[in-house]
Amino acid sequence: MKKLRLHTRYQNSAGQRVRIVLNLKQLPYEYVAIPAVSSEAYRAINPQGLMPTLEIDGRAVAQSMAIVELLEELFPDPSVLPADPLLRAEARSFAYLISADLHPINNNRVRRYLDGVLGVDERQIRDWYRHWVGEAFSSLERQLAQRSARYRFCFDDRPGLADACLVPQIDNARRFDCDLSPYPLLLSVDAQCRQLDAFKRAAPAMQPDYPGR
Ligand SMILES: N[C@@H](CCC(=O)N[C@@H](CS)C(=O)NCC(=O)O)C(=O)O
Repeated sequence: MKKLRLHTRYQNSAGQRVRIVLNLKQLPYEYVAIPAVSSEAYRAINPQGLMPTLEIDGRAVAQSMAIVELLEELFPDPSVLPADPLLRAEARSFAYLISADLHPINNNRVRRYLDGVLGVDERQIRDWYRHWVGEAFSSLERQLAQRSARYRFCFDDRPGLADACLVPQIDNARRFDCDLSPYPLLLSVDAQCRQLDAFKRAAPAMQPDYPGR
């Protein structure tokens, strides 16, 4: 068995995706809590200085989606993608809308730049955040409404990549008090996922570095 070490932090939503996939695949891993992403020690592992990084037998891989693909290739069973190629593409399209389009413009470093460099006030930053969540979640909701069949999870009757990307993003949206009532299909998948051990164990409050644990 390969030795897996995940560098992450409790509130690292890209890392939460990877934690969910590791749990769905029942892969044991060491949780390495990152004290400071900007430290030289961490940048030696991940030159971009972002979380998460997976160390696998001592080799470091950055970017949550690259990590998930690697896990899928090394440990294909159980798969986190549907069997049908078109459904697989739909699941990836859903996951990439979150990971490539939504998450990068709303994450901490962007908000820090808006605040610290551009002097944007807190209310405007909240508006920015909610605007992009609304744009993305409306598209995701329509994507689920257009599925050829109604599944228990996003694109399958078992949880997978799309669900692993959705749930952390809903956690973030709740932290920012976004109105989620226009997205009943997203909320129904989220509720199904939250009943599962793989998702519960990946949640921010369950991580060893969660404050007060
Ligand atoms: N595209 C990257 C995004 C990674 C990312 O933005 N991580 C955030 C946390 S979710 C981070 O490390 N932020 C550090 C900071 O803001 O200082 C991935 O999917 O791994």
